[in-house]
Amino acid sequence: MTGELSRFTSNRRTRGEASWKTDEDWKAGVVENVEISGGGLVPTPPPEGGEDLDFVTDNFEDGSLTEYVVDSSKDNGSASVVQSSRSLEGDNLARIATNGRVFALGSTSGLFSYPSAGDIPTFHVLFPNGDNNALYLYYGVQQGDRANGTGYRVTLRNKHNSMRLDNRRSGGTVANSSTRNIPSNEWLTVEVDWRTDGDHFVKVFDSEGSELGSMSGTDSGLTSGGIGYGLNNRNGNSSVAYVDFVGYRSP
Ligand SMILES: [Ca+2]
Ligand SMILES: [Ca+2]
Repeated sequence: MTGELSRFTSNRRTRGEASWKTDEDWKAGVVENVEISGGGLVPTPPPEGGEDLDFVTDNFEDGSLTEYVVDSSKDNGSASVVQSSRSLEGDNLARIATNGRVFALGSTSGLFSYPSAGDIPTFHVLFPNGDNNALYLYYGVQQGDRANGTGYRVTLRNKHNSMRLDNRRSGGTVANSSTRNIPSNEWLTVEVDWRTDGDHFVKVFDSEGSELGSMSGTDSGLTSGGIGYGLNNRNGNSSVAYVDFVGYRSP
C-alpha cells in the first residue's frame, strides 16, 4: 500500500454495476467487496454464485490468452478474449468457439496461480444458447499444448444434462452423473473439491447458487498442473461458450 488512493473494485461486477454512488466515490477509492481486518484486506462474499475464491487464476482482464497454448491435436476452433457487460469481473470474458469438433487450449505457466490437489478449482461458465455442447474444463494439465490429453477433464453437457470426470492422461473415467436441466444464457459455477487423497467431488450450480448436479470419484494420478478449456458441439455445428473468473479456494 503506498500513499496513493486505493481503488479496490468489485470482484464480480463492472464499474457501472458497482455500488459506488457517484464518480466522487470512485475517485476517492471507496472500497467495495473487501474489508480491512487486522491490518489486511479480506474479501467479502460475492453477490451471486458459488463461493468466493482465494486465488484468481484468470479473469481475462489483461485482454489476452498468451498464457495458453492450443492443443495441437484438438485445434478445431478458436479462443479469444471479448468485451462483454456479462463479465463477472471487469469487462472481459474468454470466448471458446468450436467448428463442430473438439477444440481445447491449456495453460501451465504465465497465469498468477494454479490449483493443486488440496484445492477447490472453480470455473464460471456460460452457454449463450441452447446448442448441444460438451464444454471441457481442465485442471491438473501436464502439457498446455495437450490439454485434452494430459489432465483431468470435467465435461459438462448442457442438452444432455450430464457431466463426467476423466483422467485424460490415463484415459480413465473417474466419475459421471446426470444433472438437472442445465440452463442456457446464465452463469454456471463448476467447482471441484480436489482432495490430496485422490478424491474428486464435482458440483455444478446455477446462477442462483442452486445445485444442478454432483459427482465424485477417486483418482490420484495427478496432483498438480495447469488449467484449460475446450468445447465440442456434438452435432458437428459451430458453437460458442464463455468462461470467466477461474480460480480456486484453498481450504
Ligand atoms: Ca491473459
Ligand atoms: Ca472478466
